[in-house]
Amino acid sequence: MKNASISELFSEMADIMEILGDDRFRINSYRKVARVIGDMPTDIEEMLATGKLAEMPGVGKSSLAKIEEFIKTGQITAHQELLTKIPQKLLQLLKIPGMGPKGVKTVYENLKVKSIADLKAAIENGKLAELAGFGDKKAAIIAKGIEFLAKSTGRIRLDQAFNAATIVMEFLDRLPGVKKIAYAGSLRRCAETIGDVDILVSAKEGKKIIDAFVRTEFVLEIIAAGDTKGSAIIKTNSCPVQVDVRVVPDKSFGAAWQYFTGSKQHNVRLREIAVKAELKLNEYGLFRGKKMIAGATESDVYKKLDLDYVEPMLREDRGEIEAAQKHNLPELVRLEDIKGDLHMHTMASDGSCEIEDLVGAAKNRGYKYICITDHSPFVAIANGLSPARLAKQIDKVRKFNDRAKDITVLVGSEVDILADGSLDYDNKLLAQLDFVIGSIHSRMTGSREQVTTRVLKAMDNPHLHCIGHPTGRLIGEREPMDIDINAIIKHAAETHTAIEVSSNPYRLDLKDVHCKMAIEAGVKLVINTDAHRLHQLDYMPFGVATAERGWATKADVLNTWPLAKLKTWLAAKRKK
Ligand code: DGT
Ligand code: CA
Ligand code: CA
Ligand code: ZN
Repeated sequence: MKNASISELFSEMADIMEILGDDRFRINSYRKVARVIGDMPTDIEEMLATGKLAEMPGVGKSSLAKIEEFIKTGQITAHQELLTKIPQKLLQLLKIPGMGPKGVKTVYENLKVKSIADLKAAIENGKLAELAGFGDKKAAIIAKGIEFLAKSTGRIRLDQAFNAATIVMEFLDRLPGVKKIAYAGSLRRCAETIGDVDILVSAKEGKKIIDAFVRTEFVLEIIAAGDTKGSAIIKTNSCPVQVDVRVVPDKSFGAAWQYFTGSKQHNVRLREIAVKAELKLNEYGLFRGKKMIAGATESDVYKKLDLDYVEPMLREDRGEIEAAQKHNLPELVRLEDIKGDLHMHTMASDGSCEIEDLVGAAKNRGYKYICITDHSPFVAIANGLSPARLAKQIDKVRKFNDRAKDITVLVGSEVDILADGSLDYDNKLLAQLDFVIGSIHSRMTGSREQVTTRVLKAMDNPHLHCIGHPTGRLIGEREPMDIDINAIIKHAAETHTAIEVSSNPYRLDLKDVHCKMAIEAGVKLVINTDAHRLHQLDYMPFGVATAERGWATKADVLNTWPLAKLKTWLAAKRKK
């Protein structure tokens, strides 16, 4: 789908026009088109072909022409022209947390700032703080933002890495002579960010495969191309990604897959075990002297080292080797165990779908239940539901559920935890909901004590079942809140409150190591997508993987349970 790329181009055009001081009305119309396309669940090419795109609100003739141009040529002339009107590196300023188009316009016009380096200098010599609308405080926030950006460059999100892997694997799959293909490295372990994508192929002639790979049209830059290994930067619809492709003989595939899946720390431990047993382990196999005793499959390798098979999500040297020796590795939760998704938004607040769209999509995914959880009034920009609108929503979902077949549609809320720790609806209204998630969307920069106390207090409310995206981080964009996770976990156990694992690849919140801590404290997890658009229901595997990396079993995850058991657990909090 080209929806995301086109949406991004329109919002970039709006940004540039704003920096240039263009007409407000025009800027807003570009932003609207960006939003409409970004929210559209259907492929834009199909929408264009069927004439439905022209009927979308805000999409006029000139926007249509630009979209058609992009689909045909891969670019928009108007966009290219706008780019020539500003310094090349100016748009990078927009990536700094705390800098919007208005701020960029101000520093560009008044301080001649043309790049992040220029802005850094303006912070250091005090010029930025002197500028109207900035001041010391804002300058300090931007300085921190630049630091954050510098730290986060280079690593990409899981969804971006999976897209890149898919592009390359689909290409390799069509090459003659290729026997097996698999992804390895941090991507296979589903780490929260990925440095580069590692792909493994088994074939007789490595050179032919590597040559074909580095010569494809999606390659932007070749880093290395040898007989068995090729490394290149490839083009994807979100960002350039480094992909390493390695070719090994089929009889070594398991050993190589094990080796290149890592992590390095896990592999170091395995090699030590091999050495102690007077064996040698490398990417070609496990050897006793010159004799290969394992290598075709990963499980052979583990077995011959007297270890139970270790799932990739656990291979971080966080106790999995000892557990594999003692035969007490956890039986991890799996995607197939998920019986429902308990966090999603509709058009009533800031989602882009109707209840029926979500129900249909949930059924396609084999779910037995879902819960509709729109925002509460505090988040005005998300069009949070007033008490009266929530009452109507409850009614609507109940009626919907009466007609629904093969699935139960629950109604809940993602209610804001206000600054004093109270919830954004009164208890009488909350009591009518099946499932209540409490989230923080404001004052996230409060002190550790403030933020922690706020969440602890919310958990004391008998109607609050679950804490949503507990740290509020956005990977690569926003640091987590300064919050005492230990205290949150402890109090969750005391108050019979679950903690959410948000599957959104920007969030993965609770994160893996904290999931493990929560489980050890007896806290239940709920793995949700927080979908605002239909396709975001597909984020679920990222959340499941995060919980797996936290050693979660089915029993630890509420939304793997049958509905009756889930309802009993939820009711228990209100009885307390
Ligand atoms: P990344 O790319 O930074 O997200 O992390 P990984 O884990 O994908 O690391 P990468 O791409 O450098 O290497 C892929 C795997 O190959 C790594 O997880 C383990 C294996 N590997 C790479 N270098 C070494 C090494 O020097 N020693 C050992 N034992 N394994 C290595
Ligand atoms: Ca890697
Ligand atoms: Ca690599
Ligand atoms: Zn939400």
